[in-house]
Amino acid sequence: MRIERIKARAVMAPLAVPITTAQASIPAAPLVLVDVETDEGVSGSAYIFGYTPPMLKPLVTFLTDLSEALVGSPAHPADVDRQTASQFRLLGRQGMVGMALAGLDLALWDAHGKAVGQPVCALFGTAPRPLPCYDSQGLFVPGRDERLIEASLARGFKAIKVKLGFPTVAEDVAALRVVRDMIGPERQLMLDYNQAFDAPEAIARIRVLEEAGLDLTWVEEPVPAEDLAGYRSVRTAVSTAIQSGENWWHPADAARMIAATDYAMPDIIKIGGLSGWFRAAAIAEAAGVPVSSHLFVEASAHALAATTNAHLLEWLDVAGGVMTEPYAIEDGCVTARGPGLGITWDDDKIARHLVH
Ligand code: SMN
Ligand code: MG
Repeated sequence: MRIERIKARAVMAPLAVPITTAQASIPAAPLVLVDVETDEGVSGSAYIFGYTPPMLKPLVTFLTDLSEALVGSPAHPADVDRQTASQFRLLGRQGMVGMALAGLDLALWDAHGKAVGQPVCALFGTAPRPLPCYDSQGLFVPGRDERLIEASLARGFKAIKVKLGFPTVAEDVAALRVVRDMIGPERQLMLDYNQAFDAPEAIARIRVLEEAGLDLTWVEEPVPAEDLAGYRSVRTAVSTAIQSGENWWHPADAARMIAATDYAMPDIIKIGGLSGWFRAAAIAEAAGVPVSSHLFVEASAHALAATTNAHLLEWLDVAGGVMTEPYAIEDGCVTARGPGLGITWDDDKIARHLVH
């Protein structure tokens, strides 16, 4: 099977609810859709989350230019990895290069699943299975966002994550208290600080949260993602589990950071596609660290199904708005489906949301 054509398109995919953090509001999802056509008639599809609209055109241009050298090459993830590894050795692969290559990796795995009429997780040794997931919400502001928690409960979620961005920890406690009271003691509650603090501030805040008895399953990214010393000291100082990983670039970052986190949640793009995912998951397993996912519900559902130390799938559907059959929640779980990654583009919706 050889690569015949690589197509990249930018869309602003509509979101059911805007993604909000203390730093940014994302009203629609900036996505690059990647389609790899092969000489055997099957094609593979995946998408890259660009975080911010100015990333879209550079990613499309980069993938389009990159594809010239790949036409005629074997449509195998490891072969493309080898070919591009030397091409980008001097520049490095963090950032846009890594995102584009990971999108390609996912699309190639999708093509391989479709070529044998199987879900991608079967290529990694497992049938699809229901994966417990959590609803990943944005900033929670009391008096404004209760309806979002009610919506999560109505959809059957057994775990919910919120982000906070208040000036004081007293406000954090007040907000989390509202959510905890709404969801009851049985459901899991997680907090995402999105790299907001230095280690002393993070430690002070988490200790107050612990005293408030909010029973948090994890506190996510309390300090900047690359701050290894910060993660070490936070982890030593608090008893709440620390979650991190969505900003790890490639398995090398997993190896560097794994001893300083309780839970890991690699982003399947930043970690290097499914190929990078399983290398990082092995590092986590060896360290006794359970693995959750970040965004990309379709590819992550396949990856987690075949991950021995799988924890929770993050439910944050950024691409359902341009698919004919978006993935769905059933009884608090998501199940991977095939063939391939189970991604089905809706051409009408894509045309409506295309970025030219
Ligand atoms: C997150 C970051 C960026 C975009 C969407 C969501 C987040 C998460 O930190 O954990 O989902
Ligand atoms: Mg996060």
